[in-house]
Amino acid sequence: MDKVYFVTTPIYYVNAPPHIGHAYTTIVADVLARHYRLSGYRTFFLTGTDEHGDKIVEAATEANTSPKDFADRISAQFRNLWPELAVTNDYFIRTTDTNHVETVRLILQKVHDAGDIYFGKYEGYYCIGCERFYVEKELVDGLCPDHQTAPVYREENNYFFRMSKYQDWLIQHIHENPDFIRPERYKNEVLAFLRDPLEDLCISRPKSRLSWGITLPFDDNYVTYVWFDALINYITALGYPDREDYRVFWPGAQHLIAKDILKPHGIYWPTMLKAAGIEPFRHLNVHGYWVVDQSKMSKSLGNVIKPLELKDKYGLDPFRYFLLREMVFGLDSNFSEESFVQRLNSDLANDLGNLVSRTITMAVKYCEGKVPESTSPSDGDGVLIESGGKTIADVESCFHELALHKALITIWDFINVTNKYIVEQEPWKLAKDPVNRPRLDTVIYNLLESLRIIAVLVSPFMPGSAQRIMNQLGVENTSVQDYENIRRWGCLIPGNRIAVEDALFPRVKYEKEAEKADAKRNLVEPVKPAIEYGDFDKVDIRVARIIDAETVPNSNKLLKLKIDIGEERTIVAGIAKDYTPKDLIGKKIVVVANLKPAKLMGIDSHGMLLAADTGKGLTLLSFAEDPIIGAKIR
Ligand code: ME8
Repeated sequence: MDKVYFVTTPIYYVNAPPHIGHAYTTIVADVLARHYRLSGYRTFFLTGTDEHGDKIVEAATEANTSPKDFADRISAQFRNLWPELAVTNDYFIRTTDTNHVETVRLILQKVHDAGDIYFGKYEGYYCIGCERFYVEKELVDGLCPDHQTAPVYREENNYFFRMSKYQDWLIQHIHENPDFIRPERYKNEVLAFLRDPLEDLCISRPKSRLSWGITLPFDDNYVTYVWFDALINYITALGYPDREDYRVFWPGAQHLIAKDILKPHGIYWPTMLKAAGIEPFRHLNVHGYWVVDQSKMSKSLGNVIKPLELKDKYGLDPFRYFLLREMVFGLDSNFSEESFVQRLNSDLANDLGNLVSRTITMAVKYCEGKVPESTSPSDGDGVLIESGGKTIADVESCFHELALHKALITIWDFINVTNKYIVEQEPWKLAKDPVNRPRLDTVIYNLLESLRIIAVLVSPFMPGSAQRIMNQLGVENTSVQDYENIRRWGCLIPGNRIAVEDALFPRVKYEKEAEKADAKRNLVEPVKPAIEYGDFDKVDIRVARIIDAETVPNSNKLLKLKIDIGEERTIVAGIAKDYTPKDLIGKKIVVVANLKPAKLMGIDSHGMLLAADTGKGLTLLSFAEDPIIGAKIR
């Protein structure tokens, strides 16, 4: 059992596109999977999407489409994102998959047959955001503590899972397996929930109210509650009940979640498993929340951080590094682009990037671009070699404790020891006298060997950069079988060809500084003299939609646009160098609506479109949220 590792992320709701929180959990799972895979474990890494329930119906209705179409669309966004972030999941599950529907029905039937599902009446407060009922004392000022929205009061006949029956068993299981839920603060939170009598769990919804779900096997008029559906994904993916993967991997199950879904995973899931006669998972690993400027990410605050934007701007490995280094697993962390850039420049460009480029440059200069022989050890090497060995062991235990930020700190301590070794050994001085040749070779060998160990250790975190370091060291094969071995000191083979590559992590400038510089440049065109509010108020600026667009004969600058601004109008705009007519149709734009008509190239223009300079051309103003046509800009 020891050499088996099954890691899962939550399956994400398809009511909105992925953001940095989803990326974080999934990248953590990826780092763990890569590490254990390399360490020779049989590994299974599962992620996917959660597609049934009220929440999805609501989002689909808003988008004017069916739940299935909507789920297909958003699920694909998640599925396509993962390879872009170098995530190596073995399976992507959707709760609308047929095998999953069957497994849920199988478990429901099993628990029903065992007498742990009964029919009864429910009344209470329901939060659609959480997809669960709240008891009154859980509400804060009558609102859901998570969504700050008023739950709706619901009263209906439903099926219940006899969760209360398993309360004592669960308490005992947690006490007997103190790291069943970790870190400890979350174990304590679950035990605190369990201090009060556990209520039975309402696990159905009448189809008259919600049909987007899995039909109960014992009553066609009901679908199952999303959590009873969603949690079961973890065993569907392994082929419960009779596939080999289930038998092999389930005993090593490691769930990763954030604190928002602690109760379903810490209480519903183990009791459901118990009732179905299935062994509990091995560990529930709970992390904190990414917050932005100390507040929760939300669409309405417009502070949702999109993973691909950061990756495209700063590179994938820096993005992965930052997420893993910045968050202490278990605690909340504040996301700021400024601290991201600081880390990129200091930890990656300065510490690691410089070490790699200095070492490789010296190897090329002093050792003819080949890994030299190490024949002249000295006392000064001991600190470096011991530190390498200790780092490997410490990183290993950080993985077992899930302290990934600590693993990175440990690796960076070794990077600093290596940088110090360069300063102490002064290879440039040794190079001055041929008598020191053996010693110079040994120092360079040790430095290259340190780089190799660093590359191996960072490879689960930053696979692309690790490979680039290995390429420079002339190491071709960093494959699984070698991982145990290559974590020993002294594996680098003398004679390997060293190759210089471009900087691993170019320094970057924090965007805001760049924006400030741009703004200053624009101020060269002086701000016009102040006007009274009344003068400004005379300008009527509105949202419009472009219905049609065409070029203006004999003009390479102007386009003729037909717009809907609450009424139909024609305007002429000087954007032909920046947009083709086809790009524009359907776009929402900002227009000065009460400018006196003007004739441009013989066409009457009834308004003026607003655009801003990008430095390379013009860009139309856009909106964070979809505005109403004709809306006044205030
Ligand atoms: O809860 N910081 O799906 P979900 C860190 N479908 N992680 C965050 C985060 C943040 N600000 N926001 C989200 C569901 N996450 C259910 C799960 S599982 C059987 C069903 C991550 O789309 C984190 O992993 O709301 C959190 O637990 C999960 O996304 C919630 O995703």
